[in-house]
Order: sequence, then structure tokens, then C-alpha cells
Amino acid sequence: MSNIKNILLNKVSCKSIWFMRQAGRYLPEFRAIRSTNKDFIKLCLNSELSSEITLQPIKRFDLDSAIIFSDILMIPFALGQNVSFNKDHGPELSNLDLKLLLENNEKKFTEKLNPVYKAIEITKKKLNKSKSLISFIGAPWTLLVYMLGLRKNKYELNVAKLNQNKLLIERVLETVINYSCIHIKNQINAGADVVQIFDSWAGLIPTNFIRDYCYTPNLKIIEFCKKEKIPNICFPKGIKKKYEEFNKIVKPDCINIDADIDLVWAKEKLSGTVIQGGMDPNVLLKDDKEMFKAASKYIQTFRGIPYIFNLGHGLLPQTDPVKVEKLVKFYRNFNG
Ligand code: 1CP
Repeated sequence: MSNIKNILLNKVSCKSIWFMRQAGRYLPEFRAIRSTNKDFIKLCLNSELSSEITLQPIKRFDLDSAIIFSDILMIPFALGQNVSFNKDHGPELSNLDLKLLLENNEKKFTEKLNPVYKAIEITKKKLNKSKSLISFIGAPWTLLVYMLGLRKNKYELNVAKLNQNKLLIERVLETVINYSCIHIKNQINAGADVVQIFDSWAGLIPTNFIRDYCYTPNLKIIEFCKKEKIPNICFPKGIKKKYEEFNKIVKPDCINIDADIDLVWAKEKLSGTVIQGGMDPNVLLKDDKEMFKAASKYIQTFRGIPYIFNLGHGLLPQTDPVKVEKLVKFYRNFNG
């Protein structure tokens, strides 16, 4: 059984390390491919290249898991929205047309994302059997933030828009939950071992909406995973002390903590659930001594309980790959 699957299903403590955004802009070999593939969506739909990019960090650092090179915005794309990635503005989506959204069906959706599933198949064949292949989706709320343009700027929600569009939000959420389950199932059928659900913008949700927009949609997806026996990881980033309530309600196999979460608090309040991640990705921009000190804290606090080493968010584009290599070596050799 692959490494992470074993930890998630059997709740065992063993060494396991991978990084969110491990395939990406900090790697020169990724930038080389990206520079001749200007259309990001097209690149995600190029199964051979997507598989090659997925395996780049595994070749370099011998990590325990690969995460398929794709994007959370492949779902809105497959549902008919135009998605473009502009260098300094982040992703841009065309206006959502509810009528068109509701005209989708499973067959059409699956056909559009077939290259992603093919990339998983290719990668699985090339990946050493002891390693896990992680698939992912964006949580429904996080997708809605992009699909309906719910942010005023990078870190602020347009609360008026949220209040004015409750009915629309309900409809879109329901549809997104439905297709997210289809996308998970297709990725697992193609050979993925685990699914991670990124609720990257959960921290923006006002408290009075947290149940409807964060807990319930994540719960519906986790209930689907449990029915299908799919090992799962939730990442409700930025919800602070609400991590405890989220974990009690949603009950994922594993929960990724962010850098705001106190380790000792997490160990106590999230006990029974496998914990993943936590370390601030900015730590990799500091000197070695500081980086090792921070990593030791995580390794020592979670020693003896099921813990997967990772970060509190994705690796930053300005990270030096040499630092990643040093961190992996430090983790592998850590005994103290
Ligand atoms: O070269 C480029 O300009 C593209 C940069 C890039 C990359 C490498 C984007 C655009 N997406 C990706 C790949 C990606 N996205 C992966 C690959 C696997 C890996 O982790 O190695 C994953 C898991 C994602 C997931 C993703 N996309 C999230 C959730 C995780 C997170 O970072 O919070 C989110 C929010 C997105 C949207 C997105 N896609 C790309 C960017 C720059 C963003 C974030 C934009 C924003 O801040 O709103």
C-alpha cells in the first residue's frame, strides 16, 4: 500500500514528506516547459507534459508523494467558463451563465477533463509503487470565489455581493459539489491514491456563513469519499480556532493545518485525525539554521502520532530548490 494511503487508512505514524505546489514556478525545469507553453489550461490538458511536470520534484527530491499537475480551476473550465491566467493578475474567469452551467452533464464534463485523467494514468505507471499519487479539487466555496468573482481584492471579500446573491450561490454550490464528486471519482479511477480538498479561501467566510459555505459543502464531499472508500485530506485554510469545529463536523481522514495554527493546540484539539503540514513556506526563504529549527518543532511536536510533513501553504515561487533539498534531507535524517 502506498505511503499516505497507509497513514490515512491505518492511522499509523511513519515518515512521509511532500509539499503543496512542489511542481511549479520555483523549479527551473518547470519554468523551461512553461516558457514554451503560454496557455496554462492547455498545459494542464497536455497529459504527457503534465505527467512530466508532476514527476519533476520526485526526481529531484525523492519525495514520498506526487501531486498531479493540474489546477483547481479545471472544474469551472470544464463547466464552461473561460479561464485565463495573466502573469500579474492571477486567474481571470468569464462571467458565469447559470443557464449554461445547468446544461452540463457528467459525460460532457468527463470528456473535457479526460487529459487530466490520462495524465494520472501515465504518472501512476511511472511512479515507484511505494509512493502515493495525490489528486485534488478546490472546495466548493473556494471555487465560487473565482467563479462568481466574490473578492474585492486579493484578501477581501465583497460582502455585499455575498448577501445579494444567496440564491444563486446555493444553486452554484450544489452544482459544484456534484461535479467535484465526479472529478474525484474519475481521478481515483485513473489511479490516484488520495484526494486533497483545498479550501484556500475558507478564511474569508463571515462567521454567520461558515456552516453553509464551508462545513456543509466539505462534509458532503467527505461523505461521498467515505461511501466510495477514498482516502481524503481537507485543508480549510485560514479558519483559525474553527479548525476544531470543522474537524468535528466534517471528520476527514486527514486535516492540513496552516501556519497560524498552534502546534500543541492542534495536537490536542484535532486528535484522532491525521495531521498534515503547518510550517510557514516563508521559512524556506530564511537561513538553514532557522529553517531546521522550525522543521524540528513540527517533527518533535507530532512525534509518535500520524503526521505528514508538509507546509501551511504552497511553496513560494522565489524558493531556492536547494533549500527544499536540504529540508528533505534534514527530515529524513532527523532522529532527535
Ligand atoms: O506558471 C504559472 O503562472 C502557473 C502557476 C500555477 C501552478 C504551477 C497555477 C496558477 N496553478 C498551478 C498548479 C497547481 N495549482 C497545483 C499543482 C500541483 C502542486 O501543488 O504541485 C495545485 C495543487 C494547485 C491548486 C490551486 N490553484 C489552489 C489551491 C492551493 C493554493 O495555493 O491555495 C488555488 C487557490 C489555485 C488557483 C490558482 N492557480 C494558479 C494561481 C497562481 C492560483 C492562485 C491565484 C490566487 O491567489 O487567487
